[in-house]
Amino acid sequence: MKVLLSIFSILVALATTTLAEPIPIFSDEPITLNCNDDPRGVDVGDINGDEIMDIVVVNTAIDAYTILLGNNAGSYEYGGMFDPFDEEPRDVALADLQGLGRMDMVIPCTGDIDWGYTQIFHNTGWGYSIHQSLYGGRGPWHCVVDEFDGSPGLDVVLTYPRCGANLSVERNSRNPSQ
Ligand SMILES: [Ca+2]
Ligand SMILES: [Ca+2]
Repeated sequence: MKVLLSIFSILVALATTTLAEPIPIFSDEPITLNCNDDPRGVDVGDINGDEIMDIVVVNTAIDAYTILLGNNAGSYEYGGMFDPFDEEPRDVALADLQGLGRMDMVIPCTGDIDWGYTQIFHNTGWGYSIHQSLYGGRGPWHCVVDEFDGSPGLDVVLTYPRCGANLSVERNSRNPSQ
């Protein structure tokens, strides 16, 4: 009972406190970067291992992804445009899928002549190589990466808007001893 009264007292105090005017935290001019046509998805991570954040963009209409390499705070070098090996890439996520301390890459492609694959790229340390094409449903669209199944290895959650109310969790089955 005492606990309930204490919680109630706190709620009453919060309700009667006048909130201060919020201070804007995005008040500076934005930085504009060239990342090729039709950028739809983006993620950030240290791709080349120099401890400076880089940017990956997926360019849906031109079936490509673009890399921008960070070289200082707010400054980026064009790192090139690359092939995701399927049509209409929609999203991108960078994560250490192999457990080697490098940012691997996930790119869901909604496809054009096919039904779309989710492309898994391994970071080799000197670039990206296609590792696996996942088919979990028609037209994968958005992705996030985190630990979802309690087993070693980051997993991938994908949405499939063309398949109704489905999403799927692709479970990482890498061997942690490797
Ligand atoms: Ca970097
Ligand atoms: Ca896992």
